[in-house]
Amino acid sequence: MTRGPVVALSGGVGGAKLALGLSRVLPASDLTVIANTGDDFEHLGLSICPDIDTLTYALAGLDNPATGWGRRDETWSFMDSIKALGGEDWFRLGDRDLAVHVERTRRLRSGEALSQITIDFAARLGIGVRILPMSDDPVRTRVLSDGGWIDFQDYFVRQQCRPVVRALSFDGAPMSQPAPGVIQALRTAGAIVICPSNPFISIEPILAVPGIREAIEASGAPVVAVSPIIGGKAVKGPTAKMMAELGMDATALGVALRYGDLLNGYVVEHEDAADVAGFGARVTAAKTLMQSLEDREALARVVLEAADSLRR
Ligand code: FO1
Repeated sequence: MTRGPVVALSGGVGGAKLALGLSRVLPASDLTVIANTGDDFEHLGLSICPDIDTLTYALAGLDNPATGWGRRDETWSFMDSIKALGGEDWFRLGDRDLAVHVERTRRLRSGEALSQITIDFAARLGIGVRILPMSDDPVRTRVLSDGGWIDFQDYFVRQQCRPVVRALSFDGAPMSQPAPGVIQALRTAGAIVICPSNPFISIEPILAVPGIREAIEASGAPVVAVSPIIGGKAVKGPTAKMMAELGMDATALGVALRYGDLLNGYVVEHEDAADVAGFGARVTAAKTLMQSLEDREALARVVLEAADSLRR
């Protein structure tokens, strides 16, 4: 049975782990990763695209295993120097990482599309898999807290997710268009994977781009998500805290209910399988915690098998 190309929707750190696993068990030409750009922002005059870069570094083997974001073997002369000048140092840009932001900003200002630049950087870093931003248009996630609306990176990095989240908005999404290649990839997909990323801040911005959710629903390909919550805890980041603040159960079932009818298959950690048994999608219990490269590959195989079993 032929599966056809696979499309993965992903945020940063957690999603990039599964994207790497998928890239190692599929031919490169069979995988497209659609990256969230709601976290993007302008900082120190530069265009920063955290999730695109996290995916790019992970797929190129250049990622920093300690942080999950940024580059391995990084040096921090720029940060040290800007700090000495009294500049902003709350968002840490390593020297090697900085080159990506400087060159991307230059190319964006000269009129190139983000998708084109992303594809070109990936090729230059030896990545065969296609990484596409969800849109070339700016979409900016904002967080409503008790003190009012704040920019996503202000909430996430500067304030370390401390503010209570009352609501989220994806500014610019209603006017945005899917990046070139996104709709075509979804239309022709043999399987669509929702990576174990935060549903609210990583996946929902992608689904908020007009046409993307509709293309997923119309594709006919099985849609399989992996839970980012294990036993009521987020593997990394604020997913569980955010769910509780938004009045949802911080469980694998809470995530599934959020995706609702979009899902045909749902992969959860063994301990969560009983909780999600009543949910509409077909549940697969697996080891979803990805500590090693073998874990990433094994989970990728489980996800693809789950999709295949839904297609038969
Ligand atoms: N996350 C942090 O927690 N602290 C940082 O200083 C930081 C810097 C940074 C630089 C480049 C980049 O691509 C990502 C960076 N991140 C940092 C991660 C990032 O902002 C978030 O993890 C994502 O936006 C959430 O997916």
